[in-house]
Amino acid sequence: MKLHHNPASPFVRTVMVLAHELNIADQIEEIDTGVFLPDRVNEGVASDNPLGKIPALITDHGSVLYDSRVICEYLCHHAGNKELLPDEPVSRFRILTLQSLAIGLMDAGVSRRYETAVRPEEKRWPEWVARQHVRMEAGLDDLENNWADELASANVGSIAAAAVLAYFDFRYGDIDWRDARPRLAAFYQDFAQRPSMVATQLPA
Ligand SMILES: N[C@@H](CCC(=O)N[C@@H](CS)C(=O)NCC(=O)O)C(=O)O
Repeated sequence: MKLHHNPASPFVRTVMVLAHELNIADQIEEIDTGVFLPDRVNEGVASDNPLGKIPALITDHGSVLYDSRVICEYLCHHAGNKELLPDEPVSRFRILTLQSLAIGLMDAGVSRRYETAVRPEEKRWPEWVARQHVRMEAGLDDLENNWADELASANVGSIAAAAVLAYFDFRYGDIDWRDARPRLAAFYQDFAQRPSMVATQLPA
């Protein structure tokens, strides 16, 4: 398998942490996007994903899969694993919703980063940035208050949650998300020690 990859992407990291948890990371060849910016087409990525976004996975059968949700489901299927994304419907849809919550936080954090770090200063929209901040805080509160059972084990939801918390530390060191969120802080402290997280560190 081949994966369009950039180490700073929390979506890519989710996929790679999952691959390590499934013991299939060595089956994935990473295709580095190189410099990857939201205001231009990366031809290498776009030749496989018309949306020009990462992650995109090319399977050994030559199919292209995106986005991160579909890739996670495929990797569990490929590895024959029914624990990280169980069939039992109550757990399954809770875990998938946790994954969507984490992906929504990634969307807010990544698009806010594009606005504040990439977009020319005179074109920035402070109210929009503030809206992303509100979304991030609300999502973090929800992770703190409503997901203890799902965060207690490794699954596609808790992996995505850990990936977005790591991304917030990486890009938003000034937001103290741990403050007043002791359960989430404890979850991340433990989860970050897992070999899958250690093997997929963000760039310094
Ligand atoms: N919904 C997608 C989002 C992926 C995404 O936004 N990836 C970012 C990188 S972190 C990207 O490709 N941005 C390029 C762009 O927006 O043009 C997923 O879950 O995989």
